[in-house]
Amino acid sequence: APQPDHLNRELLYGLLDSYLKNDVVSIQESIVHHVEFTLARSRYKFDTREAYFAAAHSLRDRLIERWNDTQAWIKHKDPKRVYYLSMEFLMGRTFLNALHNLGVMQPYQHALSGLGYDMEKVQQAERDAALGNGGLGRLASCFLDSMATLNLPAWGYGIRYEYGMFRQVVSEGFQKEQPDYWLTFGYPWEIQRPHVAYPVKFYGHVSVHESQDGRQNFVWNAGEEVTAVAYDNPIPGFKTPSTINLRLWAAKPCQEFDLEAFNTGDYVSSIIDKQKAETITSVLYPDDKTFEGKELRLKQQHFMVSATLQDIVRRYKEQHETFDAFPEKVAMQLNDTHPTLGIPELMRILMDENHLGWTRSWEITTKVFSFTNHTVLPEALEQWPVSLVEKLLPRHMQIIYDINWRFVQELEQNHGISGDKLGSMSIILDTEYGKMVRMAYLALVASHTVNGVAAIHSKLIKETIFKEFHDIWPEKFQNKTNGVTQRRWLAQCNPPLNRLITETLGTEAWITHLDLLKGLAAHAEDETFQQKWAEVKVEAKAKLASLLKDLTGDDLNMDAIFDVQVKRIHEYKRQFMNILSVALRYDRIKSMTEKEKEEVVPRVVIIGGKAAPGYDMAKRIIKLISAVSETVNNDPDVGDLLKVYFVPDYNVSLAEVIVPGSDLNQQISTAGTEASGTSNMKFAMNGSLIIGTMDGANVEIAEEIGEENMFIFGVGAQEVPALRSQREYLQVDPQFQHAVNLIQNGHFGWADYFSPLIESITGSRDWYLLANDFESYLDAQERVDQEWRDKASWTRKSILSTAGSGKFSSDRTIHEYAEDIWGVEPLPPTIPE
Ligand code: Z57
Repeated sequence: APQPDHLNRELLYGLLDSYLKNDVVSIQESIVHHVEFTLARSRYKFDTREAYFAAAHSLRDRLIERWNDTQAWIKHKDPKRVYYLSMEFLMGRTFLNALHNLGVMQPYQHALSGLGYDMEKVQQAERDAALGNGGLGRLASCFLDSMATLNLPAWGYGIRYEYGMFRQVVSEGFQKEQPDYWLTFGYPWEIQRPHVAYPVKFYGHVSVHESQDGRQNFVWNAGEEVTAVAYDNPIPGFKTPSTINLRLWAAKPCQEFDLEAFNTGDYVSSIIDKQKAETITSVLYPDDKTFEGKELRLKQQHFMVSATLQDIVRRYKEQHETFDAFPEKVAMQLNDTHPTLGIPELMRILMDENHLGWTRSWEITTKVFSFTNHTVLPEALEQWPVSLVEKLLPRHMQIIYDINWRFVQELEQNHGISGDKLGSMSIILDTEYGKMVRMAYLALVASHTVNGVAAIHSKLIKETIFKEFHDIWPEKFQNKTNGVTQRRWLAQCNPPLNRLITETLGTEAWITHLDLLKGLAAHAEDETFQQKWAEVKVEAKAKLASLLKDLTGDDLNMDAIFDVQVKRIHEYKRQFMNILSVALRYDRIKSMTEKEKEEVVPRVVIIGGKAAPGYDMAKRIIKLISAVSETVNNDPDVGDLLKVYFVPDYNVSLAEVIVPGSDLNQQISTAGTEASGTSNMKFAMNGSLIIGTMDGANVEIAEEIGEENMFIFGVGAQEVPALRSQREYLQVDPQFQHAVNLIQNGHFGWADYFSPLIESITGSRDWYLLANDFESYLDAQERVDQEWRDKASWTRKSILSTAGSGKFSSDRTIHEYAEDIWGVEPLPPTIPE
């Protein structure tokens, strides 16, 4: 960049020295400054939303200062950096998180209230950044928070979708999807970088040129080119100035216009044609775990990794002459197979643009990539048709074939593999519809490490989907049990519990060292402490109750168990089993005498989650929950002994109210199907008891918290395959049959509409073994009711849940990734000279 002739350092430092002060008056000055000069409103007249935007901009100034210092420091030290590549980041809101992590909550609160604004309301004006579907996207966001807090030289890379996760509206019990155009009023947390832009190519053909030394040179003559423009999102660490970057790419038409079209006089239509480039980053695909082989999605994937790799290579080259040190300076984590095209793209950049030759390029590539698998469900595994990859990315397809050819050679020569087994391991799969690229196999072959996301899941991938690969490369496989950030999911979303924990432990060090929570266990039996703990829970329940009051107009029974299942709607997660048991509970209450009813433990059942727009069964499950809710909630015989609510548009911000306010949470997937789950960890931290199967991270939560402090039920993953093969002969529990009959007989209306649901759990169709686990589930529910009758015992278990949740901080997870996979070290910030 051009430098001014006389850089007056003294003047420059002095000018901003007094700028970003965090006393109340300085903050008020900066807010009012942004009202006038950023929003161009009057300082005498701005509404709550404008107060939010002005306060956000004032905070953004402080973030940018830290971002600049952190990035200059990292550049100066040039350590190994890690890049987290993900098609999804489910960030939620930023304002409260930034206030908390920067340690300026108090002065901002005073500054705003001094100006006449209520922090709570100001904060509500922010819209969620929902650039993700569910667990996988939220995990990426928790990881960014931990990487910043641990002072790691790390960046996230992804896509700046213009439409995030759809808004779910439930009308008459049916899900409707509404577009989430989240950028309407601008997004104050991003910094557009018009100068950080790269061309991304698509289509066209490859030509070969003989170079002077007799080498073959491949040149990709693209048929379409778009520009990727960077938008940077500062991610502040907690109690450290370290502020890392989430760089999201947006597609723009490229500068070089097709001159021929212009010269033939079709000026207007060639501009309109160019505008189509922007559609690449228009919309997030809302499918969670169903592979949709759409061309636009493949374009998005290539767009993201191509821009990202150009950026990473450019940054590396700024400081290095050759590629020798590349693997010592760069680590890239692939969040699922979605960014796997980064592998052939790096090969292409090294070979075709830097002339490194196959052997060196492959050596470098296999040292920098590592890959996380998030599911064993076959319908989620990406397989792109060779014909499509060939058309969109002809050079990449050649490289994938070459990778596969060498891999197959290695299998034959070094591992003595041949015949069917060779075919079963090939990256290219031959099907009746044509050849497919198995992205997970490509990722596996090129990565130095593959990891699962909880112990049971990491064990399962070695035994099932990746078995043959584990046989030849056992040392590639690792486990990295997921975690969540306790900053957002405890400290920020549950202030009363934050205060109680801090007061009890005598320190707030748990906010960065979550293991310290085990100090709470010593107080679990203490009656006065239990009393305080219960009061804190009531406070959080009241917040959730007020949310439901706004939504439904109902006043909740505060003595009821708040029983919550919130997550994407999927058959394997068994929301259907939950609602069947609710139907049965309803039926039981209906047949009770008034005397008998006095013994019933009251429940408020809360279910929330989005169905993928094309997932018919999931949508029927939502309708069923709504139908049961309608019947139960309006039945005077039931009163407030049982209420059922479907909370529409479940998202990060709603979770921040729902999780702290729950007494009980349901983690009831068929054993072996939920890779980890992460809401289970959030609930445990907030003292909500788990009713669940021995699946995903539940297994490790049980190790930490104690099985006796949870309500565990159902068959184990080891038993599932055998049970599946015997499904049609299994004895059906009469209670299960009765619940099914209630629905089939139209107790809740819509019997015909629900019949595909009934079929899906009947006999040999019951893939997720609802019939088989139902009895054990009801038994666990009975234990829940019993436990609730003993308040002291319940509270004790609630305390022990929080006390045992220390392992499930994403700080622990990220520390393990850094040590065992990335080989990156913390770089604590110091002011650069
Ligand atoms: C997704 O959210 C997850 C896995 C996937 O393959 C896709 Br696609 C989306 C989830 C798992 O279902 C959870 O069990 C896990 O906790 C989460 O990823 C984070 O690892």
